[in-house]
Amino acid sequence: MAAKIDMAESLPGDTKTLEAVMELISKADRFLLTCHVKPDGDALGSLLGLGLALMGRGRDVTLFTEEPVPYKLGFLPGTEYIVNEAPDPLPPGTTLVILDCNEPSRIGRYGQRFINQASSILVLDHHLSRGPSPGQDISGDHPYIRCILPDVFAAAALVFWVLKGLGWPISRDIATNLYTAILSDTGSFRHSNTNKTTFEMAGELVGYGVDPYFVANMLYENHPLCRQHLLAMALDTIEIRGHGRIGLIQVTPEMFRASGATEQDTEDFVGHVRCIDTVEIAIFIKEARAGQVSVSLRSKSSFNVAELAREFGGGGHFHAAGFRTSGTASDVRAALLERLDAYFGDSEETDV
Ligand SMILES: [Mn+2]
Repeated sequence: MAAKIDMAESLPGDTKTLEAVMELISKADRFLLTCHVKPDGDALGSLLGLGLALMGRGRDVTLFTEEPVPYKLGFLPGTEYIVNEAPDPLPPGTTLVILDCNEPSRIGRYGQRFINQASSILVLDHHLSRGPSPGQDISGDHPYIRCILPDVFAAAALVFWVLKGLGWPISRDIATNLYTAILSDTGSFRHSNTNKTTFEMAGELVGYGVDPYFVANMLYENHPLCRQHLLAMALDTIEIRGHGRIGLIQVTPEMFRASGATEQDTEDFVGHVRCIDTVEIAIFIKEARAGQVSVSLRSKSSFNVAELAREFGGGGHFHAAGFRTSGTASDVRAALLERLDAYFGDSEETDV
């Protein structure tokens, strides 16, 4: 049975949910683990961290992502186990574990099927939920646990607490996945979600054999040249509004063609706007394929970008959110600026 968990102060009142998670995990034999589309370091690190731990305990585990692992995260231990197809129907007795997201649509085109076919469902996430209450969006009466802690810095932290609570060993490979997840989702310990627990957990993971220099190199010092060319083009589009408080950049299909870079190469482009001293709201608009736009929103102030994203059909966290929509980058830029100019009461452009 699950050992009593030594819960950090950052988790008031959620010990019970985590204990239910541990009980479900300790009893189940067959698992399908999945995460959100366009998986980032936290999504894959959480998936692989929990997946390797379950394999180590002799469980039957399928690790599923809709698309192949992004080349930048190919260094994560265990990526060779990830598949992009899953049996239909799922084998009887499958426990579905959804990591780093909490809506079927975020899993991709198989999300709803997995939920319909699973024998039990477990959500481990830290995104604000706009979905229905537990159990309302699935049929049947199978166990369904939603462990969603929006104040926690990474989904991987939930995996860490679960493994610790179960008393399962954390190997160097598991630790490397969880550490990478934490480093990714805290922006290398720079984002507002970083706290004492973050450093304690990271420190403990280093104690299990993680090489922080190796992980930092793989994540941040490993870009192809074409990515820098695309970044230069993106920075050329910078627009500053609202007396310097809003900053936007965009990339278009033409820029992708001209630079030779791919969608995967645009990770943290928004950070190059966010880092400007006066900017409180940073926006990166990406039109990778003509007419398909995805937008990253970051806030350095009390402006809730998750709410803004929700107005456009997306979601996320208070300080980091996004949405996808159809249209051109310019259309979406105009729509966002109309909304933000109304909020900030200023449509004048200012020089950088
Ligand atoms: Mn995450």
